[in-house]
Amino acid sequence: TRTPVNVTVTGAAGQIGYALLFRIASGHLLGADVPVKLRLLEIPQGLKAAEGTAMELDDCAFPLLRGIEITDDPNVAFDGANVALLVGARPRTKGMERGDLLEANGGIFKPQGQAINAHAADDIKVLVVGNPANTNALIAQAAAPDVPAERFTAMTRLDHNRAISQLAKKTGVAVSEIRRLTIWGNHSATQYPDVFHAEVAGKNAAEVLNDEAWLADEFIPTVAKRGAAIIEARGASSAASAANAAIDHVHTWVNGTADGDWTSMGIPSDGSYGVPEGLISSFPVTVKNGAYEIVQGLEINDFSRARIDASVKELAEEREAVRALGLL
Ligand code: NAX
Repeated sequence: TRTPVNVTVTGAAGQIGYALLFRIASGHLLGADVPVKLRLLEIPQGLKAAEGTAMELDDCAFPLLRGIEITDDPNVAFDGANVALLVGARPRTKGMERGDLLEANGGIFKPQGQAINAHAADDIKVLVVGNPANTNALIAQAAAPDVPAERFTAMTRLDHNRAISQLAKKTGVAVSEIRRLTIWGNHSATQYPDVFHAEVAGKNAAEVLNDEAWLADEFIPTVAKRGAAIIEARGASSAASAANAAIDHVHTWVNGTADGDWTSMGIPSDGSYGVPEGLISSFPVTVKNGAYEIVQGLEINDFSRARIDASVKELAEEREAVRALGLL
């Protein structure tokens, strides 16, 4: 029998946490044969609700769930962690400037990065979901100098899945017929969903669509502003779809991408495609044996270049801002 994998989830009492924990415990994160131990990190005000969720997890009698520990101490939460899902973050409140937001989140992600550095297992894989996800991942990564930088990733899989769904609808195919879609850049309104290398039922998506105006005026804004549209419709931000994307991201990172396809992950740049080294930016990646690689050699046309550059510029500005705050 396999030893359980330690999975740490921060913000466990939040709405994404509620949608996420049951799927981890039922085997959807790592596989139907992989037992898990859960560590839930919350702030003191969130502990009681996290305990309630843990009671419900118990009540599911999940065969793969081998234990739940709840704590408000990052040093305990990340002790021996193999997978860490950093979901809890400080939301932007009314009147808050970007600098204040970055500083408040630095106060969360720096100590969590330090605790990961000191206590996590050698094979730790980190996914940052809490916004601003790319820059929060950068802060945590910088605080963990003994952990290989590539273990810190940020979630753009929800954007990726949203784009696949929109493209499938527009072209009238099943989502399973869409491959090789890419989200570039920041998980923000500047993100760039790229269909120029994507396939629709085996044909080039841009050629199938043959409609640059639709891309510029409908597709890209619909994907980029989908989070706001969900809030408008549901009265609350994306939770189940965000949890689903977190499951997809880690499942792919552990189990690999399908032959001939790729996915999108926010990862530390190695300088590929002109993205400055070290920025945590979304790229097309393939995954094999638990390690990802950036898809190389894609031709970037002018339409794409301008949009990738704009999103990367925003990431560079965020990095400058957190550097100025002494968070890097
Ligand atoms: P909620 O406000 O429902 O839950 C957040 C939870 O985090 C709360 O229970 C809070 O007590 C806890 N928390 C706060 N600081 C903490 C800390 N220092 N340590 C541990 N726990 C802490 O938010 P929810 O809807 O679950 O969203 C969580 C984060 O995901 C937000 O930052 C949100 O912006 C972000 N999202 C990111 C997405 C992405 O694609 N990358 C999409 C969905 C979502 O908007």
